[in-house]
Amino acid sequence: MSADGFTPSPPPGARADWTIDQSWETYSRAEHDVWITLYDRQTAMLQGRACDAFLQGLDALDLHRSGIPDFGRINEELQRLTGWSVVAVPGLVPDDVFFDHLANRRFPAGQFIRKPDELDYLQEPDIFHDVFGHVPMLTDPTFADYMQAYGRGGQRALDLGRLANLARLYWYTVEFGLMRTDAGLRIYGAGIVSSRAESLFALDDPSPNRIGFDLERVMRTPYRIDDFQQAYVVIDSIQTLQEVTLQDFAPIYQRLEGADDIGIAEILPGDTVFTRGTQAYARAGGRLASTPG
Ligand code: HBI
Ligand code: FE
Repeated sequence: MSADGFTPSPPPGARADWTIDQSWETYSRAEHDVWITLYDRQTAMLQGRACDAFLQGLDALDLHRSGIPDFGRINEELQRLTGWSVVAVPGLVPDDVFFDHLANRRFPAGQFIRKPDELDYLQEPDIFHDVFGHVPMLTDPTFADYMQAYGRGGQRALDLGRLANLARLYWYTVEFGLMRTDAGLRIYGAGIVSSRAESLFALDDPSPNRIGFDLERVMRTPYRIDDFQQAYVVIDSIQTLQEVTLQDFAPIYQRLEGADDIGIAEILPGDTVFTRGTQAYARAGGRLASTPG
């Protein structure tokens, strides 16, 4: 049951769980070429930027430049590694459907790919965001456990009316997370690693804050859905996410009842600060004001 007690029915052609066949053989040459362009662009810049687990996952799944991967092929290796599989969906699915898939180690990936004139930014997650961005990390057993726990936690958050808080946890980790390593900060968030401009901005730009992970603090911090983040949250290791899954969220949700949101660009006295950002990019109007990256 979703937050408002009503779950829309699946679109025509989709099954009750909103999955569809990937129909890999129907992708056109042009669609494969978009994948290749994006894949070449990202892999050319991610050495020294993406975390080891991501790069190892890319290799393990043999995601390569020949074109859009066939989920049937990826799933053989992915299931062997962590029991996860990728399932095709037409686009965004209702929250409760999304959580049910994650809770059963199924990652719903958009079946479509962006158009050549949308290379840099698109509203809805397409197959490149989902499969290149999210799936490699699912080869890491600890991260794989975290994603399943997120699915279970999402179902519970829906029942408790705390979805907004849990969505922030997902956003600042799975989508836009950074990790501290001996060699410096590295990317593990899918929204960053699948975007050339944000892979640069998230690590190099003086504009955003970069602060240490704290579960309750993250759950009180809003995020941007339309532009680069004004704050990035840094975990010490993937183990940090494992520890999150071991916590009982009920007392945290209780405390959140009376807690105000924290300003998106605010830095608190208790924060571990990696970068006290200038917020110059956001103040200048962000994507809308700047020339395309
Ligand atoms: N559906 N296909 C798809 N992919 C997502 O990332 C997704 C979704 N539905 C809901 C959702 N994400 C978020 O609202 C939840 O994380 C809260
Ligand atoms: Fe995503």
